Amino acid sequence: MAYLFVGAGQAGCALVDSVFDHERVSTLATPVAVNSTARDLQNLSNVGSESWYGIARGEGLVAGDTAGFEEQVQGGFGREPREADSVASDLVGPMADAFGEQFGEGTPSFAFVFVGLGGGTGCGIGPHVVEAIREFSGPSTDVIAVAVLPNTSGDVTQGEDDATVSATRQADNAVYGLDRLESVVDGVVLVDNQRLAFEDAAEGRFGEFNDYVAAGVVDLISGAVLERIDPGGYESFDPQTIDLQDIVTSLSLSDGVGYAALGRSVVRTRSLAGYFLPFVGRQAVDGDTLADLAVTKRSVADLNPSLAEKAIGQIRAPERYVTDSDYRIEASVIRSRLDSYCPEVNMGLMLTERNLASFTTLLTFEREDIDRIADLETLAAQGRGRA
Ligand SMILES: Nc1nc2c(ncn2[C@@H]2O[C@H](COP(=O)(O)OP(=O)(O)OP(=O)(O)O)[C@@H](O)[C@H]2O)c(=O)[nH]1
Ligand SMILES: [Mg+2]
Repeated sequence: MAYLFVGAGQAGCALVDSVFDHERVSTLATPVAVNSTARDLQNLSNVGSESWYGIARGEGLVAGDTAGFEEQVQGGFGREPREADSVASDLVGPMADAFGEQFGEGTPSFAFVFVGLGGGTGCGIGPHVVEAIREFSGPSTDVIAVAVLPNTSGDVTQGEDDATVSATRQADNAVYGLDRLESVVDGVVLVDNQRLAFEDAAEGRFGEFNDYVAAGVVDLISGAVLERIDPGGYESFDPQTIDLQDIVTSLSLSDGVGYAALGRSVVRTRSLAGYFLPFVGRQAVDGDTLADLAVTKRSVADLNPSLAEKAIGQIRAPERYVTDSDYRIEASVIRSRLDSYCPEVNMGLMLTERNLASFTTLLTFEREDIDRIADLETLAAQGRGRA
């Protein structure tokens, strides 16, 4: 195992669950899900109870296979990140032990921490999860946060209990969470729920967005490993791999932590007929279209790509699209798109055995250049003024 993936809170755990929906990820990474509500953990499909931890006031850290887990871990922190923070700050040691036990031998070279900002649990405990990872694995482990920005385009109906959460309240929580997170991680990838149309932001629609983000993360971390491909076995293919160290470098800016938007595009490299009749219906892939789609689908709203400081991109395609001049994806076209945004670009090109060509990119910004964060800060200040 090389990596540790920890989700905190409902959104964070749901994202880890989507990542582990890609079966082969479990050969590379260990999942952990931490939440204050047992019921939300029970909704996970790919992360079993042996990987759960509950946090509740008065109960400490409760392992998911403890008898009475459901009774001990309920109620959550009801969108009170300061409450979650105060409980979790006493649990860093136990979390460090738990992560070590989950990880098994050795320590991870890289860890991802997934959190939703806007609620209580993810915002409050996320930074302590990072501290616990560092306590268990030491200073050489790089930690990347994947953080969900709340949709604040209106008061959001949350179903169940108190119907609506005000946008200002969510913004206030998000800024609180982000400020503390950025002081402990090496980079932040932002997932902005405002990218979902307002009517789509009902909780049922998060699944698709989570799957999109998860597919991008999996593409970025997998290199050749997840496809079980031996690049040396292909004539005339010289893989340009990007690895997690490259990703961390791309997320680190000279004056601090960078904030990245994730974008991913996929095209099918074979028409439907080709699935039934081999050698029929192969389709050329246009590099410009792939680049354009990925940047258009970036995970943060109201962003100007030209303000990016750094970019990383990973192309994955079947062998023919990498080596055959009739089909070859114009990697240089894709690269020049990223070059047009920023001075520092790192590109990888990898094979896949699937009939899909994909391009995944991270565009990294200074915090000040992300308008959505500024908007959240303004909204949070408005909320405090009114209180
Ligand atoms: N993208 C995405 N966002 C989600 C998901 N679930 C919740 N959210 C959003 O993430 C933010 C944080 O919400 P939760 O994750 O439910 O909060 P929590 O961390 O469990 O905190 P509590 O308030 O203690 O329940 C809110 O803006 C939610 O609307 C999800 O599966 N995917
Ligand atoms: Mg919750």
